[in-house]
Amino acid sequence: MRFLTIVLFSIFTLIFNSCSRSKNEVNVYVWSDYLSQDVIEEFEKETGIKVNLDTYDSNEALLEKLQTGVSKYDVVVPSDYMVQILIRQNLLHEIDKAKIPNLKHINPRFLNLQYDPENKFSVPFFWGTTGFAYRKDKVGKLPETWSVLFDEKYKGKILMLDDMRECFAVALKLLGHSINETDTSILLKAKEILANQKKLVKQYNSSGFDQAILSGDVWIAHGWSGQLVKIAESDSNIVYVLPKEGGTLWIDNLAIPKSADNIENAHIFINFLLKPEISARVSEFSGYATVNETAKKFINQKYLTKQRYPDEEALKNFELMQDLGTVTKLLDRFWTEIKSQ
Ligand code: N2P
Repeated sequence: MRFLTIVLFSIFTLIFNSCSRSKNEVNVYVWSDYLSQDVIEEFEKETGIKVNLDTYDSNEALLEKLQTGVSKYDVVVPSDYMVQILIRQNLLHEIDKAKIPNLKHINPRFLNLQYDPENKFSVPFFWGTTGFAYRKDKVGKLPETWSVLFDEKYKGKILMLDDMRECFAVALKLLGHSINETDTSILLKAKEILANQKKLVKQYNSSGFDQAILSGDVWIAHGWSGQLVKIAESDSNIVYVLPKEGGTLWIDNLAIPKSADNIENAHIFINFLLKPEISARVSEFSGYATVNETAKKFINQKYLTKQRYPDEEALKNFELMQDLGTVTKLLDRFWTEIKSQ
């Protein structure tokens, strides 16, 4: 009898704990260098909900996690084209807009775009560009063209993002095409360009690209605006360039996977990140541009620069990525061949 009581008690405790745990947490899977610890702590203090944070550095890694379902996440941050893919594959949960009153702060320019026409599944958060940074002290002043990343002179001093779509975007722009090109013969040319470049590349790296150039390990680094602009602001030897050929303009979005366990908490977390003061703080921290118009009032003027917020003129050859449908498989194969050659 005593034994039975103990067993029953243990079972109850177990069930009780797992229920209360799932009620009081939110599992967040987000880009590296995106959210600061103080903002996470403030959320936990304000709501009593514990945040479990995991990071990734490519949309394809996120897709794979959601497809295999090995880990369960409540909030993820796909870019534009990946939102489109996740919707197509039925991997996102519809957002209950009534639970996100802070949506009103978002600049309408970032809403109702082609990748999620009514924002049923995604809430824009940060935006930015993909360009490159270089060290003036090592290479002098460079022309604003992607071709410097293919110059033999810089062999062993070049870093490329470890990102299939971003690398193909560079090669396609060099060839004078759209980053969303789907013609096989053109993609094959782009592949050759990237395959030939490989011997010059010291690292393919999508998380530490800013540190690699800051430390001098590489002299020219392909990368995303926020982190590169931030180091350019702190070190006058470093310059961030938007190449004249154009490139990727991206919008990253908060979304809730279909498999999420804590849907309610996911909404609370998303709404919290959209509070103007909070959006302002994470934007200052990460270097990435906020889509939150009200947040701009809380951002230190010195961060509202043209580098962080390029105007239309600077962006005229920049494009949003699109879901390439079945062509993605071909690119996957090309990318694997380049990386494993
Ligand atoms: C942050 C990466 C920016 C994501 N580490 C580009 N979509």
